[in-house]
Amino acid sequence: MKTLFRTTIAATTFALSALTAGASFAATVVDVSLWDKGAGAMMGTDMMFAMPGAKAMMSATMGVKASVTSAPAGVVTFHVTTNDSKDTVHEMIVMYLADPTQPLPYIAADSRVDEDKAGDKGEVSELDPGASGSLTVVLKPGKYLLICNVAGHFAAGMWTEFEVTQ
Ligand SMILES: [Cu+2]
Repeated sequence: MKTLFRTTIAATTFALSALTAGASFAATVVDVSLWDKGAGAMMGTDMMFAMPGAKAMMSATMGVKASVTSAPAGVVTFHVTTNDSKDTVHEMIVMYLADPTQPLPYIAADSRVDEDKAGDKGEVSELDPGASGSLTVVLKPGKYLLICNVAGHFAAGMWTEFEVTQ
């Protein structure tokens, strides 16, 4: 099994480099910034359940901003240029929406999205204020959300829609 495992990893790595080397398969780079209005503003948020389309109704005190809102299917690099917060840890998780009409599974008691049940495709986890990080994933066509799942942050507005096209 060990040998088989190594072979699989090597093949995957080769496939990825072949993809990124070809001009027609160039990875899309998405710059992402994570922002908030400061720790003092956080208490004013409703624990309104966030859903695509509901954004306009919310007065977000924190959020996720992406430089582009879609990418062609294939290799996508999310570069979290910074956590712009002065005082709060944020993160960015790529969530695939199997059914975009349904809200993400949520654990109300923890004020967090249930990452195990949702379509977690990878993350740049817990960035200190001012820190940056990146994530490269292979994405199939569909609707996604880029979210921060630090307790309370998703409900406070830390998500943005992202689409992967054919
Ligand atoms: Cu956050």
